[in-house]
Amino acid sequence: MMGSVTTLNEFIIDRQSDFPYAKGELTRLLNHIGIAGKVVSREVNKAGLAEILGEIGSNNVHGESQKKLDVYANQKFINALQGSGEVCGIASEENEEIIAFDDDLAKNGPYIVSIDPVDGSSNIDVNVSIGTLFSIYRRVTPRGHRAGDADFLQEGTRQVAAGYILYGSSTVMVYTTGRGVNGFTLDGSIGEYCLSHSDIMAPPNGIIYSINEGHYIKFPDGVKKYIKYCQTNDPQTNRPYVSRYIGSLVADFHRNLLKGGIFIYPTTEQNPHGKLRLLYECNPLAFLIEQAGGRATDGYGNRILDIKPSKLHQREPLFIGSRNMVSLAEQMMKEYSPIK
Ligand code: P6P
Repeated sequence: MMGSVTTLNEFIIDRQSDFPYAKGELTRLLNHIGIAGKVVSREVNKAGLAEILGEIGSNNVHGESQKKLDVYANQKFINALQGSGEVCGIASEENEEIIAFDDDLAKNGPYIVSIDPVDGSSNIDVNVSIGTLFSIYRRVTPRGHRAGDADFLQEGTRQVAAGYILYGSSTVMVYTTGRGVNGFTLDGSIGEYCLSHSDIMAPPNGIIYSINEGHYIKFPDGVKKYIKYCQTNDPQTNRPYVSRYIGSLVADFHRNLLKGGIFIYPTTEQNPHGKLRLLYECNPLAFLIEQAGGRATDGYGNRILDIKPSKLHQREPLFIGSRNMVSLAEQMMKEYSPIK
């Protein structure tokens, strides 16, 4: 440890023995993700100056206009993950198909990574926090060969690690390997992520609800009932609650993780299966929230981590946060909107 500070590298190595088949593989992989996050953080923090704002005039696989930072960050994480020698392939929000590496070192890698390099990128140009989301699995195809779709279409329960990097007032990396959730804040003066949030636990209750009420008219009745519950005046149960919605998933999630709260992105008219992608948005956050004592479901009684993906970019409704808040929202969905 550097004095009273524990760096990410020291922490991962200290905890390496927790991990059954670590042999340093996951250590190297998490460190490479952290390094790419430092590079992206540097660009985010000077986005207004570095000609990295704005759009590049093309759309991603989802028809969303790609920002310069989307493309920049995607390439940085792909390079870092391939360079780690531990990753045989990547599924990225920015790429329609998986990226299966061809070099022998990478083809022998035991892991695959699903990643959203810059989630919430529409917020870049107005200086609102954005984030990177990642999810790590052991591959199911034989080592020495190229990765295949099957490596990525695994249930969230099979994740070996997951996390996010939040580029906000500071840059924070939060991750889990299934033994709790820990957060590290980037200290630019020494270029190290330093342990700042040990063993994060989500409060079982909260007073924050996060949802885009612009879609209210088309929400399922169960969601409408829950919103009205949150807005009802009842000092006994500390309501009305507080509505907080940044429109940047990692930022909304991080606040609710630390303070308690619920984030809901249900089915809407534009997104009848929900907007958020299972592989690299719902699953990593669901792993984290469950490790922190919270819950993550699709609103219809299905635990997010149990959903078997059938498509790389499939979307799911997401109810995630403090366990008692998610349970009550689920109860209202069961009573008023029983099926998807
Ligand atoms: P809406 C950003 O585009 C994003 O993917 C998430 O970061 C965010 O939670 C959500 O979409 C916001 O969507 O429909 O409320 O603008």
